[in-house]
Amino acid sequence: MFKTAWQAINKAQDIVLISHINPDCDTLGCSLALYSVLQKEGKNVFLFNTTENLPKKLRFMPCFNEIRPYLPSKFDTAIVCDCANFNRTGLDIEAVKKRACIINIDHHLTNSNFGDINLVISPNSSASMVVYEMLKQNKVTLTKEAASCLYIGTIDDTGFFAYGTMDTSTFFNMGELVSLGADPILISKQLKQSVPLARFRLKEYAAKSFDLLRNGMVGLLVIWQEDLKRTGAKREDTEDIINLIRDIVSVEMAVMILEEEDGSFKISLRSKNCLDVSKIALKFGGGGHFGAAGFESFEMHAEDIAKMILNEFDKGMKEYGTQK
Ligand SMILES: [Mn+2]
Repeated sequence: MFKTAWQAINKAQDIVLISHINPDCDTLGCSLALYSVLQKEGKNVFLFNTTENLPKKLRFMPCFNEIRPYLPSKFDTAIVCDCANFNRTGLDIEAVKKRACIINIDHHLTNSNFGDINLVISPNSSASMVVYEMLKQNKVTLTKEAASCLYIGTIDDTGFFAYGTMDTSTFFNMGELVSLGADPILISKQLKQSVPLARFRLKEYAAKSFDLLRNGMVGLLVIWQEDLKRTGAKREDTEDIINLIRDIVSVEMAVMILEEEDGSFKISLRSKNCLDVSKIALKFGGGGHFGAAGFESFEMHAEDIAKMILNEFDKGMKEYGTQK
């Protein structure tokens, strides 16, 4: 698979690199790393992301400023990074398929294999690791920028080696990325010691406002647009709040329901030990991993969403109980 994917990329001349809406370190890690490497290989490369306001927090990533919210006039290949399904790109798949060969590079268990070529390695710690394995196995020279990007994508997707699917090769590869120029201490500072005050204020709100249900096993938080306005926080500032709730000792599942500007909701789910939240997310049209997943809801009220999730939680825990 690594060979097939690289052969297709190597054959291409005009390549667009596509990351998912509201990008995280992993999706940008992959696309920015490939941007740096493919540019050096003499390809004509373009970075696309549909998101209007890209997360400021990730501006430190190499080549971040090259990302554009529109497609280039000419491309024959589209590489989609870290997207479980094509909808995550914000593009119409038929329109892209007409113009280009789609290469799908991902690590989500729920990936729908939407590409003409699917390099989906699951379970795997990050899509960035999949990209690294591909480059390594095809003996492609990495730039220092690419090494940093892939390190950033993996360190973030594993919560600094705290969860996700890691094995010894993850640690081995990360060591190689460091030897290629990724700076762990600098990256750690850029990712962690960079909390905007508004984000901190939002954490304060979260700590005061969440509910503990089911004997403390479920932590539930709803964030309304009003809360963002009051604290001055941005949408991107909500991303790690759910982990604070998951980290409470009694909590098995944390749920965050975020009201979007258009009145719809984004639902994030986290679990700790035994509950596969990707199954819950999949039921509602979303996806993700065992311990981290999400979905969107355009019609329901926040209260009803919470009820439905609790219902699934009860079912999931019952199933788990009978499996034991
Ligand atoms: Mn990822």
